[in-house]
Amino acid sequence: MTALRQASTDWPVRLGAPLAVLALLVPACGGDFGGDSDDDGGSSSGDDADADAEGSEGPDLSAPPEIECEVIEEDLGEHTIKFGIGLAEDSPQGMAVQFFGDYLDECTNGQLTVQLFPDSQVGDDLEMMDGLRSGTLEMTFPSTSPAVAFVPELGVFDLPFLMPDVEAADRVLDSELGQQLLDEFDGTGMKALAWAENGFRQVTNSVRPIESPEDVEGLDLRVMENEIQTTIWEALGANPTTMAFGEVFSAMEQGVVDGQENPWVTNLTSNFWEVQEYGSQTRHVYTPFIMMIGEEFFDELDPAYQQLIQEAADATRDYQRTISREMDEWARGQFEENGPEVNVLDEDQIEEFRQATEEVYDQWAPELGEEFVDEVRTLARQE
Ligand code: TK8
Repeated sequence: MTALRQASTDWPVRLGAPLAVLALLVPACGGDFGGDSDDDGGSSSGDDADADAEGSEGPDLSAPPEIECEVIEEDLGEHTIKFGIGLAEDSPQGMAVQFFGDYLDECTNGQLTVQLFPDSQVGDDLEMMDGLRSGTLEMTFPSTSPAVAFVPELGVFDLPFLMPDVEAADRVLDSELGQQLLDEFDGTGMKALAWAENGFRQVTNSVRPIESPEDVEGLDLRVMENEIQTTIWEALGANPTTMAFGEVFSAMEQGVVDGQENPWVTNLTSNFWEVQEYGSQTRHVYTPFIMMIGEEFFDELDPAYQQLIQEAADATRDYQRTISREMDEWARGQFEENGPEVNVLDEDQIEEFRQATEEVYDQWAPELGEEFVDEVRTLARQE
């Protein structure tokens, strides 16, 4: 792991305002699976009639895989795993957690169950990670970007135009180096179980379609809590504001920011189309999700449970990536159908963005470790 070791240890990332917020783990807001909770919270407001337009025609999705396990009949203790996520129940992330819950339930005769808290109900990525560390929450599914607060090397995924396609992402994440990055969480109070997909990020805003870097100039954009993300948007002349995901919908609704950037499935399932007029396919960054469990909670489980949880996480990883990819284009179409104007940048337009953000590498590759960045890039591009 020499390359990783070279990475700077004094990462200048802002840790947001975590801790203690998990006190609001109100049982009433936990969605048990299958319940059609009247989604009234967080980023997914949807009171007007238009909200029903979304999801009227579902995408063609693969069914969850067969659950293959030796059922644990022995009484090894009952646990309800509270699993908090930032996205909606009907996002690939939400569907994946549902599958994960079914897996554990079925393979333990109901001794291990999962309770899903979607839509940042129990906090944002950083707060939920702190929940894992303090034991108020058992599992979460953050983006890599805020997780640089714990594993700085994850910042490599914030570099713009690093991944040409999802196959490149798989090559990096499923490599030995990818596993080593997960192992870097050991000792942080969180165990990283598996890589899943947030996806290629696209810009939405309420001012104009984004076709060239000039179109971004002067826009007030929300970005993730990560300094490389801020550098990208500054390089393009926007005014980036870091903000936790759960606040993005209302910030756009109230005009605090003009826009934000996230994969199509998020732009759709978090109802951003209600408060945005343009969606532009820029694919500027590929963000992975990490499936995480509290280290202390995990360590105290019976080894048979530990093994099962890892197996379930691996199966969930594969299923989540599959449906995330199956939903991506459909979500773009659905986003557009719900109102906003959508444009897809061509190769030349993307190239302009790539050139305009080259300085991000100049600034951050030395921080991350040049060799490490090259190693990831080589895997991504199979050079
Ligand atoms: C959800 C976040 C989100 C991410 C962001 O918890 O913050 O914009 O892309 O999806 O991880």
